[in-house]
Amino acid sequence: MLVLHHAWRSSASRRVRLCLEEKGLAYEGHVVDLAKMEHHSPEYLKINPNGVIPALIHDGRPLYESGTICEYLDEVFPDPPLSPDNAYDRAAMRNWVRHVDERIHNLIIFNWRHDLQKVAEKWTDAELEAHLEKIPSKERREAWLRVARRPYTEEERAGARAKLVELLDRMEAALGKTAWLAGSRYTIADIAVVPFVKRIEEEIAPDQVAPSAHPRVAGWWAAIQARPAFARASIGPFVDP
Ligand SMILES: N[C@@H](CCC(=O)N[C@@H](CS)C(=O)NCC(=O)O)C(=O)O
Repeated sequence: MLVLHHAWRSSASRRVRLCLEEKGLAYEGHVVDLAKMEHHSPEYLKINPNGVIPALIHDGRPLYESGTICEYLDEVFPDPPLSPDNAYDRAAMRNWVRHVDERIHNLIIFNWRHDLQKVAEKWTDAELEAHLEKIPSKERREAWLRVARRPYTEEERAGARAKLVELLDRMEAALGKTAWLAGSRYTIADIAVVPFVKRIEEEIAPDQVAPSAHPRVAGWWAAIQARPAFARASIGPFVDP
């Protein structure tokens, strides 16, 4: 049995949902309310000690890190495969996942101001202190402190936007060599990037996903959205219309 602790708009959760849907795996979903800090509760920290979502429980055993979860699912449920069939492309796939993970902060700068900042900025100093104490990582304590008290500036957003556009440049180059990001097959590398491209397209730099700016990325994005698993994974708009 598979149980997924996730949130509909969380990028890392979206990756795992895409993977599960590509494989046609049924799962029980538990939505974690980040605004209520449910992911820092003692019960949740037993499942994911990093205090972030998603987490997957397979037959009673917990797993975390979306990239790791996707690789695990691909090993345990190999059909249809979501990894390349050769070692070189598999290495390239892992480097894509790593590269995307390193850029999550640039997405936080855009994502958290919508919902989480609105909650955090209302906390009193004592409430803020109490929340920060429960956050396991220094990096995320800093992110919560920023949205609560010193929201990211326009200059920081411009820097983050540039880093996210660089991701598209890198994809454009890769797609000039291979059909998908890590070879001839749709893989976990493509899945890792989907939630980023979704956010870039809908808010951060929509013009950059257009064929005039990154033609191969635009074609890749159209192909991604046409996949039945994309609809089943509910990769909807991040911001309510
Ligand atoms: N590297 C982790 C990143 C997970 C992550 O950053 N999750 C976000 C949602 S996309 C989260 O839980 N944010 C809430 C917080 O940091 O307090 C993974 O891929 O699973």
